[in-house]
Amino acid sequence: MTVQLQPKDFRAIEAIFGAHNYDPIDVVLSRGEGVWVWDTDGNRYLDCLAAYSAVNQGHCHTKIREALVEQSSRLTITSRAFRNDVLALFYEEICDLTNSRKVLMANSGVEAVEAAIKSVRKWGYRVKGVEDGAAEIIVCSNNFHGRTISVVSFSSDSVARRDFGPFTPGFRSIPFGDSEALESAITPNTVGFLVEPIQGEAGVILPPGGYFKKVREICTANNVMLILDEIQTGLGRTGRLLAEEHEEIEADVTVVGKALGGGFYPVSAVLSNTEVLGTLQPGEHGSTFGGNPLACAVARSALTVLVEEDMIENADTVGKYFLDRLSEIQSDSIRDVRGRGLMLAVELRPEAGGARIYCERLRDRGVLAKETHTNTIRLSPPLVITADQVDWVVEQFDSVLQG
Ligand code: IF1
Repeated sequence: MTVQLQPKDFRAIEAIFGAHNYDPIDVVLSRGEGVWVWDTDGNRYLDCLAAYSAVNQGHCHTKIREALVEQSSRLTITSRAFRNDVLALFYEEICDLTNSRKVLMANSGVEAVEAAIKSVRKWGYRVKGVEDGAAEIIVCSNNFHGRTISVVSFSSDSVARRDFGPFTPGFRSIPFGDSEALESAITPNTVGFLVEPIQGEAGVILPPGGYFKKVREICTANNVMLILDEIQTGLGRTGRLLAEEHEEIEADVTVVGKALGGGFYPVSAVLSNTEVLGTLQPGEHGSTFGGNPLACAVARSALTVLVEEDMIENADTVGKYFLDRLSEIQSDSIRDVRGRGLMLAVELRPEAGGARIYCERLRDRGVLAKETHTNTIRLSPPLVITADQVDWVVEQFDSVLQG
């Protein structure tokens, strides 16, 4: 006999058995297609979170699913102890698309961030000539790069760090958007500057114009590797394949993840010039699942779909339209509307009572969005959203902000 669980049952069972490390909006989803998701009662919602940008291509994209099914009936994993016949094809394609020289594959985003840190440190010792154990990496305050011990070691978010020490040394934090602070923080031991092109978790914070041009110059002048965390901004989210294109710069090391797996599979990668990843030797880094043929097949398809179905251009044009339409909303509750491409945020005034209640009202009207910090609603729908759908979302926004 199958028992039909009710939404309250899912909540209760999760509360009993699960670690309470999330506080989800109460909606139990059971199906997705494109920009839409459905709950267990059959109610439909427009997904304005896109699984934290893991489903830029839209939920359950048919072509990526076919790639997954096809590969999964042939060969899923070999480990990297043996070669497989998909890895090389993925390497060539992603290097070609992103103008990179070398790739290292991993699974989650933070794992790729860790691999970037390790390889840049090694570059520092072996190529730059930093004394053993002295390498420093500069990061920005209010960064978000993931949840491992080393990565929360340089977080400025007390909730992300509290009770998790002792922490990893070797990081120094400066304000985001301040190129002079970067210049002053660099020492002969600085090997890298790790930064998000747009700070996501911090609330979709765009840097001042020209910031990254200066950052690029400073890094080059000081022989410091510029490491861009494009895990959230990459793969079309901001209306370019990589957000660095808006800044007309090229990073030395780029980290991608999330939508690289098309929402089907965790896939991440470090992309770099020849020197940085070129330092790694057999045995120095690896993972059981990294670079497996199923991951590579899914990632190849995820990239192809993004490019061939013009999703990046759509993010650019529909993103601009979305920002314009949100900016037109007349409401005393709104403090700021900002973003680039389809990485958008509406910041509410503190008097509005917090973003969470608006996210819940939006849910009641068929729009799923999630607050970040207390007062900001983040909007990052799948890149296949249309202008008509944007109009409808804006109507719902308008209603909940007037109510
Ligand atoms: C959570 C935000 C999104 C990231 C950047 C690395 C990672 C992420 C720039 C790590 C992950 C997710 C993780 C999720 C919340 C989240 C997020 F709220 F923090 F800002 F996407 F919107 N670099 N971001 O944004 O990647 O290891 O998770 O694959 O609750 O931790 P991961």
